Amino acid sequence: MRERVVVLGPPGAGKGTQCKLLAAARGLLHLSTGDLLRAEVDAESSLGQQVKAVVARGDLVSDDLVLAIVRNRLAIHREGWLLDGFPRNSTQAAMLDDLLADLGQPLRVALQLQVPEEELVARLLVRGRCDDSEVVVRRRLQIYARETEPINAHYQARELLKCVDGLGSVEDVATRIGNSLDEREHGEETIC
Ligand code: B4P
Repeated sequence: MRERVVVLGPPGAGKGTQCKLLAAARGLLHLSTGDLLRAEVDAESSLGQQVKAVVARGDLVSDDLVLAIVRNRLAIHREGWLLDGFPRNSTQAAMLDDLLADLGQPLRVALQLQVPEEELVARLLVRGRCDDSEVVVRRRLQIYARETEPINAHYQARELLKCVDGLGSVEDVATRIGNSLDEREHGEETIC
């Protein structure tokens, strides 16, 4: 079965870190909306100019704009993929359902990486990206709690949600994620 996975979790949970490893290990497309938006900003494209201040503040970029980015890439990629950082709110989750139905690419699993808040803040302050100051990180966490966390219920209702402990070494977390995906393959999954 094609691996089509949405990776969920708060800022700093390690979504990007783990998706890179998983994509390389399993030959999947890794689509990070955060990376794609930052690439537009770096290229100073007209899209980049529109989103630069939004990303720097820690706010969410408009749903239509992010959906267009995702649609263009999934439409030409029919193999397995990992969506990292999308969907980010219930509107985007509904848009993704429609898009995948249109493309005939059903989602296999929504993987939620769980990490306590103080660890998230510590990781992001060490990373030090331009949107990783303490004020902006706290704002991103508030937006996560308000806008993103509720979509877990959307996937739980469809029996697609799996939770993985994101604490510990990068390698340990990667092993847990791999086991969690393979359990599902063999019908032994534990839905969270
Ligand atoms: P993202 O790029 O998605 O960034 P993130 O959630 O902050 O990080 P992630 O969870 O991927 O953590 P990472 O692996 O890097 O979003 C940035 C911004 O883009 C948003 O604020 C928003 O403005 C915009 N955006 C993106 N998608 C959007 C959407 N769909 N709609 C609207 N706006 C959108 O790990 C973080 C740090 O922890 C790294 O330094 C890493 O080395 C470290 N780390 C990872 N795993 C670790 C471990 N096990 N132990 C210790 N450290 C670890």
